[in-house]
Amino acid sequence: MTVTIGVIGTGMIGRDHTRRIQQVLAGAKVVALSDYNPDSARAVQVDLAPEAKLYEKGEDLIAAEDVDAVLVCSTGSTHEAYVLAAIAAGKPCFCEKPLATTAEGALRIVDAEVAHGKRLVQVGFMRRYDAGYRLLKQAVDHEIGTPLMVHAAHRNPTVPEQYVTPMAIHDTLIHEIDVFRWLLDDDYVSAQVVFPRKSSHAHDRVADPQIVLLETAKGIRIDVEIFVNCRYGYDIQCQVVGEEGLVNLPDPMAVTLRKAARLQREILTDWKDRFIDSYDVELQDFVTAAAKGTAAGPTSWDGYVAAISSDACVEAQEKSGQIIPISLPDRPALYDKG
Ligand code: NAD
Ligand code: ISE
Repeated sequence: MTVTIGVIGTGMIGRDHTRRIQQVLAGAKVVALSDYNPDSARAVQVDLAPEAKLYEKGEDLIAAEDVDAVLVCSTGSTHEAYVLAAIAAGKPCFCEKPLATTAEGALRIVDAEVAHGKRLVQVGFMRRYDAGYRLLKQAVDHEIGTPLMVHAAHRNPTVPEQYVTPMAIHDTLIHEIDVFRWLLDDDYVSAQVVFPRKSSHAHDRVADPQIVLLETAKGIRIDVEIFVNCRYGYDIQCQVVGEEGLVNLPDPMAVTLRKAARLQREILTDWKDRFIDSYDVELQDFVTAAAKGTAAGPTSWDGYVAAISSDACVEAQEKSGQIIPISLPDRPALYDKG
């Protein structure tokens, strides 16, 4: 069976996911495209999906009879409405992070999916599919004893002018927020944010770098450096310290070059390259589940918990130094593991 897919939002990641479906993955094809900016959708159609139909409105794409499943890759603030429309239509929906820009919005999606009675939504938390993080999880589960601490960093070489302080949480840290819950099989109970000396490369509306301190229900302490003007590369670091040992997230594969009395190794600069394989695996997982009329992978509940935790981190930015408690409601049975 070929799953027919409609893509809403054909910017950077919507274009890349369209390429993936058309050229890399098995069992799916893009039959519909929609973007607020029609020129963007048309350009993706011409370059990657000449047979796809263009829709002015995302809602019409979702309702189209020949669309089996939907990819929501538009700007974050538009996700909630499109995901709710896909659930109402009973169609599997892959939603890029964030699931919604508020915890209330994410809860509306959880409620709609629970009322539908079957999983339809996968959230684009691709790090869970990354080979490096999966090796890390193996070691956390079986090698290092009880995990006690995590030291992590999320560094981007630079960010555009529109990137402002809270985006360090909603747009950037949100990947760590999700992947540590999965890695440690735990949830957060508090957050604190402190600001080191500001980099002279950061523009006026972004505090950069930032340090986020999270505590989990099991008492694990996590420190994450977010540094989005680090200049030198796109660099994701993670070290988990346990009772019996510690383990580091592997760096992406790269040759080591010995030349002119120097030992060198390339560092990637673009997030698209850093997790390129995991984007392939997450979307293949979506296609496989969509063929059965359902969804797999990170759930709406994960998207909701990430939204609650992000909101606490943003409050912790605003009240820098204070410890902000995080509490979660009970998880609906639809999202029970296994
Ligand atoms: P982008 O700005 O390049 O693209 C967003 C597109 O959405 C634009 O083409 C814009 O015209 C379109 N759009 C805006 N409002 C719309 C609407 N109401 N209906 C339809 N289209 C609309 O941004 P991007 O980098 O591609 O990011 C898109 C989403 O993907 C964001 O939520 C972002 O957080 C997420 N993202 C995830 C990852 C990841 O690693 N998983 C990486 C990058 C971006
Ligand atoms: C971007 O939106 C992403 O999702 C990338 O994965 C992330 O690393 C980057 O910091 C964000 O801006």
